[in-house]
Amino acid sequence: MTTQIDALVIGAGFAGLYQLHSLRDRLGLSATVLEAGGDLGGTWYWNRYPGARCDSESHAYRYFFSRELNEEWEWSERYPGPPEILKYLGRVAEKFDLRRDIRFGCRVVSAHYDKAANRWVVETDAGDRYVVTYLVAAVGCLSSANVPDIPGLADFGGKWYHTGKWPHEGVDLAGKRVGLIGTGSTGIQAAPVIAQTAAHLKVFQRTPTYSVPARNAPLTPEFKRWVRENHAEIRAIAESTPNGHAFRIAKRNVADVTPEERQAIYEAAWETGGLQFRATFHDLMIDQAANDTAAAFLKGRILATVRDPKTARALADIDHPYAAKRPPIDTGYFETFNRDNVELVDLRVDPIESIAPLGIRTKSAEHALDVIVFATGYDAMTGPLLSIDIRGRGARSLREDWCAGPNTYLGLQVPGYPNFFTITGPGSPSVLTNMPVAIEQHVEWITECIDHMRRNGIDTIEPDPEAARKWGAHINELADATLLSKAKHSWYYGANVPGKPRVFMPYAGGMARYRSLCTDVAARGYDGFLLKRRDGHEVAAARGGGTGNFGVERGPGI
Ligand code: N01
Repeated sequence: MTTQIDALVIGAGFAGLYQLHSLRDRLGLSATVLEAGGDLGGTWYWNRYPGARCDSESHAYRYFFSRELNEEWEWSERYPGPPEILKYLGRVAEKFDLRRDIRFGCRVVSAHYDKAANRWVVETDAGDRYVVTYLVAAVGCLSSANVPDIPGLADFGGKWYHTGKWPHEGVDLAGKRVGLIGTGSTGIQAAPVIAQTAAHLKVFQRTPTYSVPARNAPLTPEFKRWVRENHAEIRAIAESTPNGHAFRIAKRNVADVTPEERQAIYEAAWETGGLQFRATFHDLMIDQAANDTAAAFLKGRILATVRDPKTARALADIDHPYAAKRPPIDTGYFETFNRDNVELVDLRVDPIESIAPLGIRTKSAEHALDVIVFATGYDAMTGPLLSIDIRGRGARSLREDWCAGPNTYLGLQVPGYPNFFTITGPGSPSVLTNMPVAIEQHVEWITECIDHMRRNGIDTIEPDPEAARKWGAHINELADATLLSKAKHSWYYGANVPGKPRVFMPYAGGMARYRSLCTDVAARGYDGFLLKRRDGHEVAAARGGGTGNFGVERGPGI
């Protein structure tokens, strides 16, 4: 079956839903969303592991584009869990009548650009074809599960699961001996909940991590009322901060206060809980000495919480600056190690060698297990795009073009792939922000761009290769200006996937700055992009491939 439409969107998460609404209902295009999952939700459709919960606070974890939607929707907890987020997205789909243009259970396997027709030909795993003018990837940054290639997994006699593909019917862990591999944001959320039902839990830790208590709680009627009455202000803060959250980063530096004041500030932030801990000082992410004070405070908390000294030392022996890797927040993670049924396996001392039929074999022990939970993260940012066979001009493949790392302009487009847009793609702030805020900005930029093209008779848009080259250099320059570059083993660098190019992927200059750059690029006639009419006539010259003068502020980019 071949369907001809104006626009195709891949993915029905936060990004895909809003993109469909914008293209169809604002521009009047014919548009369809193809979604591999059985329902909407994107990452929240798949991530239903024990303890899964959003790390962003609910009052800023939402779309802001519809005042009416904001006025009718009320979150129940400080951090929303998957069922409530799915309910929210369901309400969005209902309100804007989106489901009629979404095909579920439909995985896109290829997207090839046909230069002669100036169309994208998209094929699904069911063999359906879509011929479209505009192609938008709303595939998410963390949707390609990373299951490490540990020898023997196929022979494991028990059950194993990746947290990002958790069975929707749940997994009964009661009475089971569970091994949890991975102590990133996911593992730290999952461990305390698994420990409550499993007979025994072994946490296999390769790299210890900082964590701050989330302090989740039901929202009070007063807070809900405050949210209802202050949407505009919440939006204004979220859209003007570097990380898209609705809290401001303090202007003071660590050295501006006495050690006693600093301690009091950290203690207050610890009590408040959540990602706001990063906002205590302006220089936490750019000054090693400043960061050391936060790191020392957080390590001290681990040592004070965990009763067994050996376990406490193994958990607190952290080798990177605070927040140089994505900082987790937790609900009773370190306390979990005080339970009789929980044990830490320090893989730096005793690495995993293989998986045996009865469990995990480390260098010096056999760990008998009924269930293995892989909280081992994702082939982040590029993985979901490269899982599709995407081919641009001259049948160039994205997999080949990105063999040394992603190459984009503004994280929005790829040179040689006309009319193909990525929402929160590599090279954009994406994972360093509160995602819905980044998503909304991208969707609106893409929508305005397509509107501009149609109103001006422009057939194709794609980045000038030189502008993309400069943008790539800028991404690295920004990372190097922060302490993010001190955790080269993070997934921001692709280091968690063997063979993946070690390139810093997200834009670390902050969401607010990025937003103004994108607005400015559009206002200058899409500077750095090549816009052409069908006859090949160039509408707006690339003016030297973009100015390349993006500016680096030595400020907290995340
Ligand atoms: O994945 P991760 P995640 N043997 O890559 C370990 C978002 N998120 O799913 O650090 C042993 O961070 C690995 O060890 P190491 C958030 O952006 C959001 O936890 O590579 N261990 C690490 O400990 C987050 O950053 C929410 O040495 C192995 C862990 O597995 C992102 O998702 C909630 C291993 C992977 O940590 C990813 O988080 C949860 C091996 N072979 C997550 N391979 C929200 O609330 C990997 N590891 C919104």
